[in-house]
Amino acid sequence: MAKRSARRKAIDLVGVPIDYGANLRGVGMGPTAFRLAGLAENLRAEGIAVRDQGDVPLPPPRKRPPGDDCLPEIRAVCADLARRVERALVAGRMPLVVGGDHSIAIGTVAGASRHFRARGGRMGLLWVDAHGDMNNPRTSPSGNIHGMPLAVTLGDGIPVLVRLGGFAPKVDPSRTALVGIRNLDEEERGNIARFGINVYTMKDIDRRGIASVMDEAVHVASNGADGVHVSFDMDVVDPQTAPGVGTAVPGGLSYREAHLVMELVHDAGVMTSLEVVETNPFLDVRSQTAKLGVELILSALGKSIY
Ligand SMILES: [Mn+2]
Repeated sequence: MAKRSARRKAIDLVGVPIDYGANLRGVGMGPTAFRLAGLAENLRAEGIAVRDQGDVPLPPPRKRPPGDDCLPEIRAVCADLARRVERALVAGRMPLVVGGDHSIAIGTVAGASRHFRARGGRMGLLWVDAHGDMNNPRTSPSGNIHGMPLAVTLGDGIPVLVRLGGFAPKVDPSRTALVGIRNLDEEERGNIARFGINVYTMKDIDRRGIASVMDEAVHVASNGADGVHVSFDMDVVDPQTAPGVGTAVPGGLSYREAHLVMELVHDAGVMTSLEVVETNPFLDVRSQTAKLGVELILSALGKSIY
């Protein structure tokens, strides 16, 4: 796809303060933490026009019996989010979505993909995460929807989520790259193999270097695409650098590797929407994870050291 400058794009910021997709509460406070860490102010200081659209309203919390996956709430929030994301893209603005647990990607990807589909185009997907998020209700050990959004996006899982926005799948597996994974559930492996998505594990990153891996992943996601959505789960970063995440796994990206991921995304000039999810301020240390998230967003949008 043709290169475009993210720098000149006006941004529509949307918060999604939901943690119904996870076991542990707290990632719902993510959007507040990013705003307090100066997200909009820092973007404006870089000369980027930002319109803060506020948060997607949540259905009121209710008593959840054990095993309740909050499907009606997640579906409603994702449907609302999808409309906002699509509206931003139609208006020529870049959606920047801050979560929230990763179940919200079901909505972000649905809205973004719908936009390109309506114009006869296609979208690629770059999913940066410690986990595969490729479970479905049959394979998931926990039943938590935040472990399923990539599978849903590819057309596998709970039908009302798969069909969100009126079509499925949202992206083609050949145009999907999964970067940074180091923790897969047993049956999730089979699901990844079945779809044939392009996977870059931490082992690949250690062996080849993050720059080589990202060059390939960006090529995969953008090849034959009219836009690329970047879904960045903060748990891809090593927990020593990003302790405030929903589901921490040791052995993640270093501070510099995480920045280089975003810098190379920017340099490629292919990103048309971005979301950053799974920051848990309740588990964070002196807001360092939220601050890092803000810095990473700035890198993805073109802030450079010189
Ligand atoms: Mn995830």
